[in-house]
Amino acid sequence: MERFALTETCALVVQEGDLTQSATDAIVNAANERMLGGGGVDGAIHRAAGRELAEACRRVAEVRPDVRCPTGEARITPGFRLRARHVIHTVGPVYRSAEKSAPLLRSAYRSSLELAVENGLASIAFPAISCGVYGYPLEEAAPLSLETCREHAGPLKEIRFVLFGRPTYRVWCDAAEELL
Ligand code: AR6
Repeated sequence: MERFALTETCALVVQEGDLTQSATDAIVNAANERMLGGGGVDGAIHRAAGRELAEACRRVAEVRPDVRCPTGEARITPGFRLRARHVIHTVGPVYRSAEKSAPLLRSAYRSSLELAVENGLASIAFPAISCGVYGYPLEEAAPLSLETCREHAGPLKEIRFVLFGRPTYRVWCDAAEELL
């Protein structure tokens, strides 16, 4: 685990591990637009939170058929059986190119942070959004995620990245050392 000063008032913690075990006020789910669960970190969060999470997600209003959370936006639900009191569901882009995908990935991080601040939360934990089945290159995603967190940390006290596997963890640590 490594700790950095992200802003004057907000700490950045980068750790290797399982996001579903995080005791932050919110954990962020790398969801899809339907918001009814899936594989990867989404599946792990739904399993750990219990059936009520899928029911809460189903109650989120559709903005068009089968879309509860458009790519780049975020929605909040309770965390049910998780240690985190809230789940912030966001949808990152399926990677196409740096030029096309970066604005959407930035927007996913920004929307999640804004929801945390609006709900008066102090701490939030992210996975590497879009870096699994959505194919976003780690070396592009890591600096983008950290820059966006630094810009939109607002009154948050702690932003955490809980990353699966040593390679992903190392890429985020290197990006943090470069940026901060
Ligand atoms: N804790 C932390 N990180 C995890 C965990 C975990 N428990 N499990 C996986 N990861 P992905 P995406 C990492 O594929 O690319 C789902 O089906 C994983 O190693 O979960 O945004 C959704 O329903 C990778 O580094 O999310 C969507 O359809 C990162 O989390 C789609 O996948 C993100 O991988 C979203 O794809």
